[in-house]
Order: sequence, then C-alpha cells, then structure tokens
Amino acid sequence: MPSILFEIKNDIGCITLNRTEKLNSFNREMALLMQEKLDACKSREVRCVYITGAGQGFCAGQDLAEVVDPKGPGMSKILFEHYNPIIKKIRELEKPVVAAVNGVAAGAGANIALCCDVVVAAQSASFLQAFSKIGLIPDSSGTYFLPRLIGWQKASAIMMLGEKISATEAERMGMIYKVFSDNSFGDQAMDIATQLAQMPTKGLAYTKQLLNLSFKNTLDEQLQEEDRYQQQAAKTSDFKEGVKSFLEKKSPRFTGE
Ligand code: LHQ
Repeated sequence: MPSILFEIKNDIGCITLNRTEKLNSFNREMALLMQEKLDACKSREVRCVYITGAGQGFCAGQDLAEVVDPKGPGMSKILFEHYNPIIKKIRELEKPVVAAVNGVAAGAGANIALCCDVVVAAQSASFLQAFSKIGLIPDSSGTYFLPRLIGWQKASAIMMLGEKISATEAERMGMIYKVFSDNSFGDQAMDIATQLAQMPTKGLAYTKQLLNLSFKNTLDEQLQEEDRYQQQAAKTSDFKEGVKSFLEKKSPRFTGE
C-alpha cells in the first residue's frame, strides 16, 4: 500500500497518511509523496484539501528509526527537504486545507495539522509536542503557529514539558477549531470540507493569503492589502453570483471562478 493515499472526490483532494504500523510517522518516501500530492491539489478540480490519517493515529511525526539509520537521509536533509516544503505547500495552496485529526498527532505530525486552515479532531485524538522528550526543538512551524494560536505562555510550557493535550483541551485553548465525537467525526469533518469546496474558492484563497500576511504587516500595510485583495475578489464570477443570489433570494451556485 502507498504511504499516502490520494483521491479527488466532490471537488475535495483527500490525502490520507497511511503507514499505520508506524502510526503514520513520516519517512523520506512518505514525505516526498506528501509533497507530490499537495502539488496535485493545485489543480482547479480541487477546491478544498482534506488531510487525515488511516488507522488509529493521525501522525506520530518523523519515523525515529529512519533518523538513526546510517542509510537514511540524515539530519541535514530532514527539515530542509521533507517538512519545510510540506508546511510551505500547505500555506501557499490557494484553497482551504482541512486537517481532520483522527487520533494522536505528535511531533511534526502535530505541527503539520496545526498549520492547516481548519483543524478539527476526534474526541479521542490528542496533540503532543514530542520534541523535547528526545532533545529536539519543535519544528515544522510549531514555534511559529503554536504561540500565535494559544499564546506564548501556554505554547512555551506545552513545548517544553511535552505534555499530551487532549482534543477537548485543544479546542478549549483555541489550538483547534472543533472537536467531534468519535462516532460522528469522519462525517462531520468531511461535511466541513464539502461546505468549503462549494464556497467561493478565490475569496477563500485571498482570505488565506491575507492571514499569511497579517503576521508580518503593520495595520496600515494590512489595510492596503485588504483593499487590494478585495478588488480582486470583486472581479470574480462568484462575487457576482453571491450578490445576485442574495438579491433574488436564491441559493448561490459558486464555481470557484
Ligand atoms: C513510531 C513512531 C515514530 C517510529 C510511533 N517513529 N515508530 C525533525 C528533524 C529530525 C529528526 C527528527 O524528527 C523531526 C520531526 C519530529 O517529528 S521529531 C518527533 C518524532 N516523534 C516522536 O517523538 C513521537 C514518538 N511516538 C510516541 O511518543 C508515541 O508513539 C505516541 C505518543 C505518538 C503514541 O503512543 P501510543 O499510542 O502508545 O503508540 P505506540 O507508542 O505503541 O506506537 C505504535 C507503534 O508505532 C509502535 O510500534 P510497535 O512495533 O512497537 O507496535 C511505535 O514504535 C511506532 N511509532 N511513533 N515517531
């Protein structure tokens, strides 16, 4: 079985992490395949991306056996060639990316989930900044997104202590959007992706780009960017459809154009 499963269904690019015997931890082959599938999601056919894990876990981060394997890629390549491109591809994709965290998300696995646009989790899932337990630092954008999501103090303590955070607690502290019961998780997470895939894709892409920019801009710069992107959004067919449908009291049919 391939370590990443991929299909396009109902305009959604579904990426499933699939090394179940290793809790979907990443080796080089899987990381490169993930990059390939994220690139495939650039296609106009895909209007939302859905990332989940097969089996019990979401992803246990880096396969630690590969790190000490003399025939493995070696420390110098793991972030540069594996995880950093994955994070950048997710942030740069011009469509929403949903992380559906079905079980434990540890190390790089947690941080790949947390850089997504909408993060939901099953009640039995958990988030673990496992790095400190093995003498490493939180990578894969953990030191960037976690303090911005939950505040400096909580992020600092969680990253240093390597405390496992339940999905319920993660929702409470604003680390993730929502937690769903294990029974309904798959359906409810997919409902969110289905909804996003039918929305004005370009408008959502511009929203994502503005959020990316907001971390580095001053208020003045951000207001200028909002003006620029709003002009672009107003040129889309979906804007015309949205306003026309509102005025005619009809349901809009957005095409993503
Ligand atoms: C694993 C792993 C795993 C291999 C479970 N590797 N087999 C960047 C830069 C360079 C180098 C290093 O990495 C990075 C990025 C990172 O991601 S660093 C952080 C790496 N990840 C971790 O440290 C997490 C290690 N795993 C765990 O702490 C536990 O497995 C968790 C808490 C995730 C889950 O615990 P359990 O639910 O009790 O499952 P388990 O421990 O029994 O795991 C199930 C199997 O999966 C088991 O294999 P086995 O043959 O004994 O059944 C584990 O050995 C294997 N596995 N994580 N990262």
